[in-house]
Amino acid sequence: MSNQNLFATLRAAFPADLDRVAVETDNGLLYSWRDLDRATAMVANLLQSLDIPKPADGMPPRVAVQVEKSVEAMVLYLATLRAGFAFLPLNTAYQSGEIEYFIGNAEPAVVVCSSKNFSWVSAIAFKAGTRHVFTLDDDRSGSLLERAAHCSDRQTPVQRGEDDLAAILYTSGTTGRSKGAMLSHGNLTSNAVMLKDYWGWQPGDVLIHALPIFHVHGLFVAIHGALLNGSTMLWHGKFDPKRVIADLPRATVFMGVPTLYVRMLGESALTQSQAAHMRLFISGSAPLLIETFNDWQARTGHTILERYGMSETIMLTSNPYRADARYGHQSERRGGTVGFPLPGVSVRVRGDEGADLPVGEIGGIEVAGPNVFSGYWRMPEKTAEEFTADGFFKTGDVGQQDARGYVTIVGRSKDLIISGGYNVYPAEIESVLNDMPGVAESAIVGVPHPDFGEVGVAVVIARPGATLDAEQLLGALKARLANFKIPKRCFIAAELPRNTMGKVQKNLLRNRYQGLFTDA
Ligand code: MCA
Ligand code: AMP
Repeated sequence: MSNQNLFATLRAAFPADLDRVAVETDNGLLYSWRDLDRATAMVANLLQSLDIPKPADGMPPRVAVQVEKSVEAMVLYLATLRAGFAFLPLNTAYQSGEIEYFIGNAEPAVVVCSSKNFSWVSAIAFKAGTRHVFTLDDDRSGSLLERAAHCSDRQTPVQRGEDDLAAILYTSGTTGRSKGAMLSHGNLTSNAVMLKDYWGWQPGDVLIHALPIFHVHGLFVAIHGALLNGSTMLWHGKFDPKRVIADLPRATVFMGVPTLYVRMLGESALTQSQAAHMRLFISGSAPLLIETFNDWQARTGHTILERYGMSETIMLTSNPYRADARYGHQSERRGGTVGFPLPGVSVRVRGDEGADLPVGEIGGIEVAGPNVFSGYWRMPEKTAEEFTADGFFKTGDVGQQDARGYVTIVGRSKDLIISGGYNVYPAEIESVLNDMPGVAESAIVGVPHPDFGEVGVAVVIARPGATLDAEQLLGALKARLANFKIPKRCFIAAELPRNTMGKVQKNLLRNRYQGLFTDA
């Protein structure tokens, strides 16, 4: 049987001439395809040489990684696949409490962290039973590479079936702790192979990679796309609008969350001629405002292609790249929509009673297909709750589909704020706030923001007799949670508005603070 290991598929797509440039970094380093092949073999060999007990649950060993963006971090991801282990990426903004939960829950055999965090991350990892903790920094230093330097640069990708676990991506929930979405080699491969065709990847394409590599967008969609096409990546360690614009004449494809497009539009260097060499701009992870879509078209002459994805499903809908008879759709990229269900992916809109809704009616978006994850790590009940009896995953997004097939997301049934492309769950922040001295209760709501699209605002009620200071509360939150989760403003109020059932009326709070950062 052929090897379904995603790495094997990506490796088979490397160009014949392995000396060509695969990655060029913004600090002037060049990596050839041969470099990627050898480096991933060495790190895979290191992983395989470790003394790791065979997990009792039959799952592959997990490699949990919280490191700054670097080509070596991508190599570690690819090497993990190559060795047949499962990759667990962690946002660099996560604080110790958050990391402790992920490591405790996933029980990784290997943890890789930045050297500056080694003392506290290793303490957490060793306590959780992890025996191997390595460091990796964004200047090609750290114990991982030191150890891998002694390993062979040849390795045969470990045999994997399409249902075998390749990665665990933690996503928060409206209640309870984060859930680890289990993605298989088959999920990732099918989505990547289909998108290569759907987005018309072609010889000579060059991708600007400016997203973080600990979430679906930067780690899977961008990297798999470029690797499967044998395309060079112009690698940006951190998003800087000026540097991306400067690279446009050498590139053809760019992927970003809406905030990246908003920030680039703020630069006078963004012009039609500067973008003339580009073939495709793709946006996703958060709603792209129609103003941004129109402004981009007016300024650059390019129509942004918006698509829709989730950690649990990778990509599920996309606007078209071009008219394609095979897919039976027209060529128009419609602003404000997320396009059509992708080939092989079934998307439907259902009402509260579980019945399919007629065209144009608003309901819950559900999805099935080879892209959909198998379930949440060690949470069978949560998994069962999120799937329908006939096997569709309930996205928690609310939308509609028009007669031509275009899907529009109009809201969310889940209490979620998407800020600059990162998900922020009010329940998590409220529970940390509510545990603070003097706090009786709190509510977090999302309001429009010109840069991040949406940001959180906190409304906090003091216990009788207690005096609260908004800035102190925000400072205390910052010590506990990733920085992007911290509300941008905090108000101390006398009470929270409630309906007759006693439920907090977040819509009233949202209306109250609607215009805090914009003219909305
Ligand atoms: C940074 N800050 C933020 C955010 N990012 N606040 C709210 N939301 C954010 N997203 C705050 C920090 O807390 C800090 O505040 C200050 O901004 C500066 O931090 P810094 O890290 O320097 O910010 P930045 O470099 O300007 O980052 C902004 C960014 C970044 C480039 C837009 O957030 C980003 O790369 N976002 C992309 C996220 C992404 O890749 N999402 C894909 C998820 P202070 O100074 O007060 O501490 S995948 C997904 O959603 C699905 C599956 C899909 O469909 O793709
Ligand atoms: P995550 O939990 O990080 O995987 O985020 C997935 C969520 O991001 C989805 O359920 C949507 O709510 C949102 N999302 C992704 N792409 C889009 C988009 N193009 N427009 C609106 N929301 C999006």
